[in-house]
Amino acid sequence: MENVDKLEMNSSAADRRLSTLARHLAVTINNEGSSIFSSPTSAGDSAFANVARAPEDPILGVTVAYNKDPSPVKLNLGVGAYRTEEGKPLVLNVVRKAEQLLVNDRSRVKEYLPIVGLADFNKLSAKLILGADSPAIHGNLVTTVQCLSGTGSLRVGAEFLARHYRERTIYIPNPTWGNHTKVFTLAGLTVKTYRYYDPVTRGLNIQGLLEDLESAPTGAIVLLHACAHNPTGVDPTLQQWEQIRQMIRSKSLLPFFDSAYQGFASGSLDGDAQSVRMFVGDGGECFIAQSYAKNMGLYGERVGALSIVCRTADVASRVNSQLKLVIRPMYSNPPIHGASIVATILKDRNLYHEWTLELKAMADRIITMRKHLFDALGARGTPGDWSHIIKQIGMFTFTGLNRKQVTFMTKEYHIYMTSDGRISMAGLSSRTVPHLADAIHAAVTTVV
Ligand code: PGU
Repeated sequence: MENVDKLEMNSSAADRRLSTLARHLAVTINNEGSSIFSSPTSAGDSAFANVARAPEDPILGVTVAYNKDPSPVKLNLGVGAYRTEEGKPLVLNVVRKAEQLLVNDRSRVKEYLPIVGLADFNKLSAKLILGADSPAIHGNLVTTVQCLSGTGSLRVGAEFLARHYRERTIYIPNPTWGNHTKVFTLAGLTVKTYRYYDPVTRGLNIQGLLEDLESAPTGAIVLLHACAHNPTGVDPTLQQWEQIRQMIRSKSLLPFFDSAYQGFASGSLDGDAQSVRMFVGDGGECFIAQSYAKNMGLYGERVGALSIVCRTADVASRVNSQLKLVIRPMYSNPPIHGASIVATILKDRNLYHEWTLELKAMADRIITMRKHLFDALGARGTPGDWSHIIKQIGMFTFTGLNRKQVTFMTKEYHIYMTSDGRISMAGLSSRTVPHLADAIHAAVTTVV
């Protein structure tokens, strides 16, 4: 009998997922103005003749378009990926060193990792975000699993919530990283938004945010960017974080932190973890998805971690057992190389120190680019207040340029960015700032 009940429960979860998927696809297809039933023109007898062409991804598709452009002056400010002053991708020195150590160690093998990944990596990742002296870690209240970078960590967390949590609505900020809606919807959660950014002040709409959280159903999940909010570059102050924390705890909402930029906002790993630590410090439960893509430059290695902070050690260990059931049928177990690099760096005092210096240098270069761009627009007398360029935090500037102006800049100046006017400051260099400033000036003065 019990098994039958379980089966029924599972099949209704599967039904829910299928209908969510259908809804999602319907939206995508309608946006494209076509349908899966539209008849093919030249597909012959293919079993997939009715497959509609999907649009490019709004962020990663920018790189696809950039790669096709033959112009020598083209500039990719779409994807959030760090570039050097020479405009080249950067492999951190400390990463090269760690890789060398790994290669030289002949005792290392390529066996499968456990389902939850590399144990050292998991422990050190929790320590990195929660702090070495975190009582939650010492009390074994935290369970951490290695996942496929930030995206995979969000997805595993969402899948777990869809199966085991009573409230399936997640509130995400408006705006937010474009993939959040898809990750959470396809995991079976219902996505709603809370007010975050005020285009008039180009700052945080703290009033709207608090009101929206106050009217959320008790227990709802709330996605928070731990620091360096993407795409706006606007973070709450510590005082505002405290207000948010109080609201979340008083309504028994469940915080889910997305930490994709630890160290990139302030240049300090501890500084950028303060929001998360504030929530863990109050003894309440929370989820944290960590990515090492940006702060260690390990983008393509796909290294990340999901930590769930629970009330008791017993709950944490049961949650861990269920996370394994989520991961096993998805990708069985995570890759070994990137996590080994991270663990090598995090556990060695000297390498860790070297990493913090390289990370600070990346954060500082981005801050310098902000200043250069701001000055360059000032020098051109570009109409408008551009102080948000130096006020915003992290990898991106949310310029306020509209879709038409973005299209103009791409067409006339070969500058690639997302259509919401977000530019990756990490893709700029002293050499390319004048070109960007010229383009913005022309867009603002000729396109409305
Ligand atoms: N969360 C946020 C807030 C992000 O900005 C990103 C990456 C991720 C998670 C996922 O990063 P992982 O690579 O999975 O660790 N956003 C970048 C990178 C391109 C993309 O969209 O994946 C961006 O340009 O917005």
